[in-house]
Amino acid sequence: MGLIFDAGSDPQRRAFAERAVLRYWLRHPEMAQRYGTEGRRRCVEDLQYTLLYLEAATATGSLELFRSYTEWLRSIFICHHLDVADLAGTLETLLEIFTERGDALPAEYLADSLRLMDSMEDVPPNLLAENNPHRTLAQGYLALLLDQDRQGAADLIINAADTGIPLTDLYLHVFQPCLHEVGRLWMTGRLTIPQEHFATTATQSILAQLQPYAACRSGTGRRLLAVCIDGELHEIGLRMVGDVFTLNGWETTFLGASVPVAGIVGAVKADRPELLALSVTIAPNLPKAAALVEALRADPGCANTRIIVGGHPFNRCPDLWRRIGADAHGRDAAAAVAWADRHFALPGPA
Ligand code: B12
Repeated sequence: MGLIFDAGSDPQRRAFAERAVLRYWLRHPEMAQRYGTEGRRRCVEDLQYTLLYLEAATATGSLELFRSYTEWLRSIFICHHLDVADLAGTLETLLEIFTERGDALPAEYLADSLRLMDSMEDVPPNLLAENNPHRTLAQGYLALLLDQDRQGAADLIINAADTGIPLTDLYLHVFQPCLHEVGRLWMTGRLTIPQEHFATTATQSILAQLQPYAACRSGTGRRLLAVCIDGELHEIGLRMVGDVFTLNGWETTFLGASVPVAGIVGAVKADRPELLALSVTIAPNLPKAAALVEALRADPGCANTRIIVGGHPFNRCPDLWRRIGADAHGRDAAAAVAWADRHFALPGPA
């Protein structure tokens, strides 16, 4: 899988970002007046992040991935009252430098996003407004999180579970949209990082309190190993996937956030689970996920383990899971279990 910079080459990426920012700022002297030295340092930092996304997109052959990143960044510019022309100008400068270097692939990805930029969505819509069977409950839960009322939020959910709302419904129609909405409010500048962290940790503690409700029906005898790829800190979605598999009779081993590739291969070889659930939320972690799939395929000790992937980039780019060599993708926990039920179904009577 070809990367634009040498693997692990942060200094190369940094030097490239510095060069692009220098060129753009020399052409636009008002940038220095407006943002100063600290602003320039942050531009270089942000551009390194952009380069990481560009590398992930070119490495996985997904134009859609870089479009999705550009749209997200453009929304952040709009919501924080930054000039979108500077975003476009910086991407054009990158395009110019890649073209000068003869790097046609990243140039093509940049040109694609620049071409589509004006038609991109300014700000994503409220994620609780969609057709949600537990919308009132979700709205109440989100309001309590935003009020930093952890006990009230826990009481609301435990009571809902007691009244018979299935755990999977609470996961998919309450926690998931509420956390997605928290992310949207953060990116639009309406929620601070501490407020987002509060909502996250409160939800994690309520998930733990719900464990007694996770009684499973009779076991299938099948085992799931659930991991986040190295560098990936978003683990709540995977946790829900693991719990929903448990509820459906699987024996789940949940290893959580940021597990190194060699560690995952070792765990698969040792435990030989039927299914590995691999979660990736941050696109720059995708090349490591692809390297993991390659390592698993190359190891005869892992031959009987199927690989299902999921998380934000896979939901944005429908064929990404194929490009990194996985066996399947699950849009959410319920879809993942539905795929596993079909895939591992015992052959019926002839
Ligand atoms: C909580 C949170 C964090 C927490 C995570 C804590 C934890 N212990 O998990 C912390 C604070 C660590 C964090 C950090 C960052 N975050 Co954050 N985070 C979020 C937030 C608000 C919620 C994530 C979540 O739990 N969602 C709820 C779960 C249930 O949903 P889900 O993850 O989509 O999972 C479901 C499906 O996707 C699927 N699924 C997921 N995994 C798998 C795996 C398999 C096998 C299958 C089949 C299915 C599957 O099933 C799940 C359940 O149905 C999201 C917003 C969002 N849209 O999700 C931002 C978000 C993901 N974060 C974002 C960012 C930018 C970051 C940071 C880069 C911020 C920074 N500058 O430091 C860092 C990166 C850290 C890293 N290296 O991983 C952006 C990503 C944007 C982008 N374009 O990539 C988001 C989208 C926020 C936003 N709107 O801008 N974050």
